[in-house]
Amino acid sequence: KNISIIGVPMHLGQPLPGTDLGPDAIRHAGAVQKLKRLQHDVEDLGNIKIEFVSGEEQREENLLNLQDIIDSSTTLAKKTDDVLTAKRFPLLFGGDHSMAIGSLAGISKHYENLGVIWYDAHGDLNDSRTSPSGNIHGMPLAVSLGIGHKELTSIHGDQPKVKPENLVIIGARDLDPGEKELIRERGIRVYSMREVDELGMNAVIQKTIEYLKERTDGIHLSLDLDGLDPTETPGVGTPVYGGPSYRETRHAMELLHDADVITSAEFVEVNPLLDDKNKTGIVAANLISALFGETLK
Ligand code: DIR
Ligand code: MN
Ligand code: MN
Ligand code: MN
Repeated sequence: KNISIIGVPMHLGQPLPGTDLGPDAIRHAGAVQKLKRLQHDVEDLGNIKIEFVSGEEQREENLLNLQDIIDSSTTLAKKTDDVLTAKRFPLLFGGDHSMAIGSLAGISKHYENLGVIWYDAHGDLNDSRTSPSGNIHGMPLAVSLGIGHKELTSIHGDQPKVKPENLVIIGARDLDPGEKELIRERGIRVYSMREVDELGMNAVIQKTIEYLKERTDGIHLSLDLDGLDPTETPGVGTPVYGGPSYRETRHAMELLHDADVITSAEFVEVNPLLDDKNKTGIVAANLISALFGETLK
């Protein structure tokens, strides 16, 4: 594959310092070299600039750092759009999950029916009314469905970027009441940890592929490292126990590779300041390798 890596040192979507160092933590774990060793054509475009004009937290209408997130998301949308126009695979290293507002806005322009796999402990389906925190990293999926502040939903085009029926959430175990309501209302497919435990990760991924393959013309993987159990990936801002292991998640990546269905991907919420010896960056780099064809056999 022809892969273009974009580092997104996004930190504005939540209050903790450190996710701005996430992209470099993934690089330090050897992600770029691993991809080259797998015979891919890899270019690393470096990190985009995250605007932090005010230099201090701004809160309006229960939305933390709204204006700066609008600016950075607009930059990122353009960048991912350009990578796809050049017929290359956008691979994003994050950065907090609010970056998905920009990435999905840019990517969705290239598809009629973009599919999205959201691998996360959370739904990221809040808006300013339902959010318990005002942190925009808990909102990107809602924004991409067209729900939320107008200046966020209209980045890189007014239309919704993702249709609810083209979305699959995997690993959820901390959904807020408003998010549960939205999931029910829109009929969004969710494999929560209850289903992962009942079916096993192998079946969950096979069902996900089967479901999205027939209704979408491209699939974006948005993998929040807090989707995994924090015993193995402690370097995340909002850890939730009871998640899938590295082993299960790696298997998921291998199945997605074998099915050859993923057309763009992002690995987000890596925070080396909260980590132990860059464990989370290393797991991210290993998952990326598996998604791009590294096998253990
Ligand atoms: C919570 C936490 N649902 C919120 N969300 C997180 O603040 O909206 N998303 N951590 O990744
Ligand atoms: Mn998330
Ligand atoms: Mn999360
Ligand atoms: Mn929560």
